[in-house]
Amino acid sequence: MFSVCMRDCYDTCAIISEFKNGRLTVRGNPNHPITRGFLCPKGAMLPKWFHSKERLKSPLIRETLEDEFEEVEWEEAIKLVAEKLRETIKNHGSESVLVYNYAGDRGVVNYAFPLRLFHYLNAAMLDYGICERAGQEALKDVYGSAVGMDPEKLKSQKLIVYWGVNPFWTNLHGFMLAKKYGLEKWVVDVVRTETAKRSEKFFQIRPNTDVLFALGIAKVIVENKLYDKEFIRENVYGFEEFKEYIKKLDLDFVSKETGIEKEEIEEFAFKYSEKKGVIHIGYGFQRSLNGGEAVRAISILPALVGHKFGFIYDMKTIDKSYAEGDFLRTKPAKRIPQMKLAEYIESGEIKFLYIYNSNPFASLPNQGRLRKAIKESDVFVVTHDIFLTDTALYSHVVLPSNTFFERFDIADSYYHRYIALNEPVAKLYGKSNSEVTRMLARALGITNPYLYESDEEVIRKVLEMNGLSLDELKRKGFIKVEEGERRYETPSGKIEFYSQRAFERGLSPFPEYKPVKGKGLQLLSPTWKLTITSQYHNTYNIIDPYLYINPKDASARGIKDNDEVEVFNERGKLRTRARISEDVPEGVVVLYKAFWVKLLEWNVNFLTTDKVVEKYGNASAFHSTWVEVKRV
Ligand SMILES: Nc1nc2c(c(=O)[nH]1)N[C@H]1C(S)=C(S)[C@@H](COP(=O)(O)OP(=O)(O)OC[C@H]3O[C@@H](n4cnc5c(=O)[nH]c(N)nc54)[C@H](O)[C@@H]3O)O[C@H]1N2
Ligand SMILES: Nc1nc2c(c(=O)[nH]1)N[C@H]1C(S)=C(S)[C@@H](COP(=O)(O)OP(=O)(O)OC[C@H]3O[C@@H](n4cnc5c(=O)[nH]c(N)nc54)[C@H](O)[C@@H]3O)O[C@H]1N2
Ligand SMILES: [Mo]
Repeated sequence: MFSVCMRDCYDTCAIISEFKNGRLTVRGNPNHPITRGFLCPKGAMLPKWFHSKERLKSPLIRETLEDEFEEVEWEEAIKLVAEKLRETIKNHGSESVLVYNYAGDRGVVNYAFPLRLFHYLNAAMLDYGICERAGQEALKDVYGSAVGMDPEKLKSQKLIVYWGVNPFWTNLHGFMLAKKYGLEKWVVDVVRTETAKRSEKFFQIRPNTDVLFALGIAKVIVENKLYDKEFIRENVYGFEEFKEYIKKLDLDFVSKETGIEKEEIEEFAFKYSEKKGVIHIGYGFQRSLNGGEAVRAISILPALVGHKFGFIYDMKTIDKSYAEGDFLRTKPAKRIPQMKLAEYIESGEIKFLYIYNSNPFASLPNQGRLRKAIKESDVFVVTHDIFLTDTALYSHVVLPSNTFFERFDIADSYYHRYIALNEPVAKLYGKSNSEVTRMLARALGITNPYLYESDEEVIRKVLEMNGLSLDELKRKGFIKVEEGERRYETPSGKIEFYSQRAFERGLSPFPEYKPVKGKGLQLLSPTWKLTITSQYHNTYNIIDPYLYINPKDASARGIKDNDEVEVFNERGKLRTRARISEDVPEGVVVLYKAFWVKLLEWNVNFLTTDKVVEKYGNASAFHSTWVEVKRV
């Protein structure tokens, strides 16, 4: 059977799965040109996740968050949710209902279908900002779109720069593709990551200074006339003004702030323009107060050297909006910034929260505030998940979900241009997001046919609307969506070095460096190799809970390797063990992101900041967090 890994991950792997004698087995589909028949360690462990004894089997309900859960039949749970929904809308209006969802499962139907119900009800919706929003806005400012290069074109490239991304852990198939095609690999990161250790060059940058590094490189390119004059004349808006702007930049200052030697900046500029490198701009590093400006600055580099769309960030191959059905609304949506969930709960504007495909009580920052807000509120919380997550523990009703091995769906990728088919291979427990949606619609007495379309009908229509055929997909397991002619969807129709869109939002038209500094050590909380945000912690039961700290910072605090330490700031504190490591620079500590609080008693998000970057779509700024550390 054809399966596709639905995790929130670049690769979106095509899988061949089999269910025999009650056991699931998986292997990579060898025919897929990007994922090429091998699975990452997380993918290989999918059967363990699927067969996990911890999977929820029955719906759970309780009256208050202090009560014990009671197992009930589906009908009873659905009836309760429908009654509460009706009552909330009657007493507080439809906008007091918020659906909170994210990419826990990226199936086109499974991701979007529940939104149909909430659109139909005119509920409040999320304005997503947790992940890659700042970069999206930044690339829209410069290029009109965040869609970059088709990674299959790596074949004809010489150099890839991994900027603030750790593909050996987060985009293994992309990394292996670059390797297969013999590209030289460079890394710009604060931490000497596993990717950095496997690359030809590593630029260890101080956090939050990427704007300066990129502008410094641009300055060397411009002053040494390494740029592509013709390309710029035809494609760029505001080049002369940009030239003036970077004239003022002092390379000694750039070097001092970034921690990168002047010679290295020059070497980067010369070699990068000679090889016309492609830059994979990471999602990870832009989650900071300077993230949007940094992406804006970095994205100028490919255009300077005449590399059209010479970056990798996002990919959009098909329009999936039909699955979500916002045409079912009768009034425009109230959009609640995802990162301000706690604030909106505190204000009393939310009375009913329906959560699916997400574990916000592990993944959102400033958990202390969020948890206090919900406990002190009268919000009725419903969570639909495969497991009894930290979020489920803050809910009144918990509905068991099945997994993607148990339903029909398709998935696109935010990295490559393939759509893959996912067939049901087995059935164990729970109901899919669309099944639950239909049950709720029925219980609410809704008759609108869009709420009862089958998964396959939705998929067929989405594909048809994009000129693709489900029958072909069924035969092949995956199909490539070829790229059409591309233009720059900016106000000038060109790549805007001088960004009119940014200027209209009250930003400098050119990327601007603003130092962000805090007290103590800067805490980064990037991805870990065997989890996907909070997922798999409970099923594999292996995580890395260590605080990584530079030897100098450790010795200044009398901390030795494996010592128990307290990590704390104004938002919270936690206890763990220290790992002394030269991979982490002075002034920076690392704790990997978002493990299960239920299993660990803590999670880095009790410390992370819930400040948002307003001018970049209220984007998250997890990495702009400072802490102190002491031995206990
Ligand atoms: N194994 C695994 N894979 C995943 C995930 C996972 O949890 N685990 N999560 C998935 C999701 S949701 C996403 S969004 C992607 C994220 O994929 P990535 O972008 O690769 O992930 P991160 O590890 O968050 O961040 C990348 C790097 O940014 C660096 N960084 C932090 N601050 C700065 C800075 O100021 N400048 C620079 N240059 N670098 C900095 C960090 O040290 C880190 O190595 O991965 C997806 N894939
Ligand atoms: N400190 C720190 N925190 C971070 C980050 C960071 O870098 N640092 N990264 C952030 C990023 S990039 C992201 S994208 C967010 C992600 O944060 P979340 O959106 O919370 O992602 P997950 O932790 O993967 O949780 C997804 C949930 O969906 C459930 N699920 C899986 N499949 C299905 C299904 O088919 N149906 C239903 N109903 N549920 C399903 C899973 O069991 C899991 O509980 O986290 C953010 N949190
Ligand atoms: Mo993400």
